[in-house]
Order: sequence, then structure tokens, then C-alpha cells
Amino acid sequence: MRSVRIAIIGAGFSGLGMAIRLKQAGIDDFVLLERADDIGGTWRDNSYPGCAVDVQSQLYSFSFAPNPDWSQVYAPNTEIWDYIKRVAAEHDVDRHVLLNTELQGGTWDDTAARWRLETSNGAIDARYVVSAMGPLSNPALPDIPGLDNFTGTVFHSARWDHDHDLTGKQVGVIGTGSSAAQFVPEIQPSVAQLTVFQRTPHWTFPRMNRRITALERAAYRRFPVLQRLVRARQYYYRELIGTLLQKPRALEAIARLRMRAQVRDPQLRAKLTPDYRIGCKRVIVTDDFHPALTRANVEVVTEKILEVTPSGVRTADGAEHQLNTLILGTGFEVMPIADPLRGRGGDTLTERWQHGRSAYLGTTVAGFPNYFMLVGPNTGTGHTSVLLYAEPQIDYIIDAVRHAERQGAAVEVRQEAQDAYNADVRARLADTVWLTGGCHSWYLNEPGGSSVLWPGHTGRFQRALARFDHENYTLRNARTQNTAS
Ligand code: N01
Repeated sequence: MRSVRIAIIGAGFSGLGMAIRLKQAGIDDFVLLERADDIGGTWRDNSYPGCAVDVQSQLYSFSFAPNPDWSQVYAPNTEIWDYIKRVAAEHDVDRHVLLNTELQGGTWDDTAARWRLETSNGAIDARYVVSAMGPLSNPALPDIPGLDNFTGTVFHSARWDHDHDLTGKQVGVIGTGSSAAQFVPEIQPSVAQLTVFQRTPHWTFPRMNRRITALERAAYRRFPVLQRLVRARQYYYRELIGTLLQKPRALEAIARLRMRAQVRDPQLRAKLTPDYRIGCKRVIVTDDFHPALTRANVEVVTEKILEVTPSGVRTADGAEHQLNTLILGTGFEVMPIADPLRGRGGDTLTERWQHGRSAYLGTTVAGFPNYFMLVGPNTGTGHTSVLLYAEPQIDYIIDAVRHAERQGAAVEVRQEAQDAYNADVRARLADTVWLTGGCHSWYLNEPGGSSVLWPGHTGRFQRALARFDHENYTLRNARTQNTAS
């Protein structure tokens, strides 16, 4: 059995960030378990045409590893994946990664104060576990009758079939979320006919992407402070948007004006205009999605899909749309509780969270000593970079590890601290646009609520995690198994 101080589950953006910060803190005794055959998470899996980040790259990168060489304001997926791999290699993190190694189970041994992990490559014993599995890592396949009987080619946007040439094909796209909005404009010019099946229209917001000039990049390399200033400007711009999304009328007016300019046909515009408040669902950052839908070879179908037939899609109006390719832009399972670990009481998170997910600061869970999550419950954001939430979590975890080791004990959040924190988050969520805006969305993943989003400014979350608040934790002593404050 391999024995390590820390096991990180998942070698995507946040897991690698954790590993790099551990290195910087002088902690070298850790492994990253990665179920796939390469690192990179989302940016390894999503390779569809047009795939790019929808938050400015200066903000969607580690604050401790700025990249002066982003080629565009919104970098494409390949560049982000290269960045992740380069930064991991530069910090000598690669050698800690165990590829093709899936966490299959694990239990907390309270006597030894260690996690006993089962993986597809054998047992691992760790004092601390950091779960960094990613909130949107498993594609969601729609539950549409007949999907298996389709005789053409079908694939999900996150598993793009690059061997399948779309040129001249009759292509159907199910879904009009952020992913479809990126690949539809890319594939539209080459396909014969594009049928876009829209269940709900989405609000869009200007992207204004542009190349970053060689001069700018040289300036960022020579004067890193300039890049920090650009990042700070983007940070505050996005916080402003986040605030405005909670008072949406002004943004809706801008979005409507833009739609009027981009979609001249009133019938199509009516189909594409949401009947809920902007911000209720994730706003799509795009300049070319709606224009692509106006092209002659594109039809937007809003009739309910009844079934997939061997040769196409049948909708509620009786029409059968003939297709030879079907692309599922149907999103992801939201924050799947993929974590099979059993805590101190022997229950898994799935069992513990039957009636809703609850964690402390989205990071720790009562009953799970020395266990930490990155991008856990209520750490999602509709307006800015998820890394702005993951980074304070990472530093908080390192503080927690140091505290635990100073005390010679395991740390476990107090149930009452977790409950009070969650009551506060629920109360602050209650009057947000996500709950009151009149839409259904993947944000609303709990009966009557959300364990996805953080209600408030990013700074408030960052301040809450600025230091490890040991007073809200119990120490479990490895030698005596007693609990002490
Ligand atoms: O997925 P989505 P996505 N029948 O869930 C529709 C991030 N992201 O992959 O709106 C018919 O947004 C569904 O309809 P409705 C970003 O956080 C980031 O596009 O539920 N339609 C919707 O239109 C984003 O928010 C980036 O009514 C069905 C679509 O499928 C998140 O990932 C790029 C259906 C799913 O949209 C997810 O985006 C892309 C059914 N049975 C994404 N089931 C970057 O930054 C679902 N739909 C790179």
C-alpha cells in the first residue's frame, strides 16, 4: 500500500492548482489521482470547434502563475490546456500525478486518523484528502426516447467526434447553452443544413474578443504589474456585471437592443427572446451565436422533441427532421457526488446529502475529518472566474493542514458551524435572480434552492476563507481518539 500525506482527487485546473500551491508551501508528499489518461480536466475533454473560455483569460488563470502570452482576450481551449500542462510541468507537479487511476472507495480510519483509499490501481493511505473532481465533468445525455436507435452519428459536445466530417451533412444540435453557442457558429458554414433544437432561449451578452497584440504581450512580460492591472480591471468589471445581474432590467435592455440588431426577422427574434429575467440562467457570452442562427441553412426548432427516430428527430408538431448527425449540446451532470468516500460515521456524501448538499465554506464537511473539497457546494459563479473561488479554498486548505499538524490531530468542521453557514447562504440565495427570475436552470439543483452558486460578491467569499478559522473546527486526536477544541 502506498502511503502519502495528501491525496488530491482529480488533475484538472483546481487539483493542479492545489498541487502547485502545496509545492510552493514546501509540501512535497502528495499524489494526484486522475481517472483519465492525461491531466487538464475540462480543457482536456472539451475540444469542440470554437471551444474557448467565456471569462477573460487574464482572470481565468492562476494568480500565482500569470501567462503574458495569451493570444486572445478569451483564449481557445488548446491554449488553456497547454497553459495548464506547462504550469504543472514548471512546478514539477507531473511526477505526482497517477494517471488512469480512479478513486473507487475509501474510509476514514479514526484510530489512525487516516483515509484508506481504494483506487483502480491499488490501495493508497493518506492523512488528508482533497477532492477536486470538477463541478461539470460528466456529460449529461438527454433522456429522449429513441436516441439509441439513431442510425447516423451522434456525440456529445464534450466528446466531440473529430473523425466525423460535418461538411455537407444534415446536422441537428440539441441544446442552446454556452457550448452550443460556441460550436454552432463554427460548424454552420460547412454543413448543408443545421437544425437547432431549442428548449429554452438564453440571454446573451457581448463578448468582444480580440487578439492580444505582440506589443501588449511584450509589455506584460517586461512589466508584470501591467498584466495585474488588466486582471484587476476585469475582476471589477465582472463584479459589476454580477451586481447588475441581480438588478437585471438595465442589462435586459442592452440585450434586447443587441438582439434587434443581430436578428432582423421578428419571428426568429421572438423565438430567441427569453421570457425570464436575464441572469436567471447562465448568460451566454457571445457575439456570433444569434447571427449564425439567421443564416439560410439554419432552422431553429422550438417544438418539443418527442423522439429520436432512426433517421432524425420527431417534434410535437408532427414534423420529422431528417438528420445524419446529431450533436448533443446538453450540458453536464451538475456537481455529481462522485465521491465514494465514507466519513467517520460510515456514510457517504450521497447518503449524507439526500436532502440537500451542505458544506462549510464549500470546503469541509462535518463527519469527514481531514477532508477538503475544491469548488464544493455554493462556490459556483455565474459572472466570473471559478478560479477566484478555488484559489482561496486552496490556501485555506494549506492553512488547515498546517494547523492540524501543529496540533498533532485531525481537523473536522463543527456541525453547528456548518449549519449556521448554510442557513446564511440559503437566506442570501432566497431573493437572487437565480431563484426569483422565473426560469429552470442547472443552477437550481436542489428542491427550492441551489447548492451551486455563491450568493454575493467574490470578495466576500475570499474574505471568509482568508484564514483557517480553527475555532469552527474540532480536533480529533490521532492517539487518544478524543475530541478536543
Ligand atoms: O450546457 P447547458 P453547456 N431536450 O446546461 C438543453 C460551462 N461552459 O454545455 O435551457 C432538449 O448550459 C438545455 O435546455 P434548457 C458554463 O458554465 C463553459 O452549454 O435546460 N434540450 C440547454 O439549452 C456553462 O453554463 C464554457 O431548457 C435539452 C442545453 O441543452 C456550462 O459549462 C463553455 C435537453 C444545455 O446547456 C454548461 O454549458 C461552455 C433535452 N432533454 C460551457 N437537455 C467555457 O468557458 C438539455 N437540453 C469554455
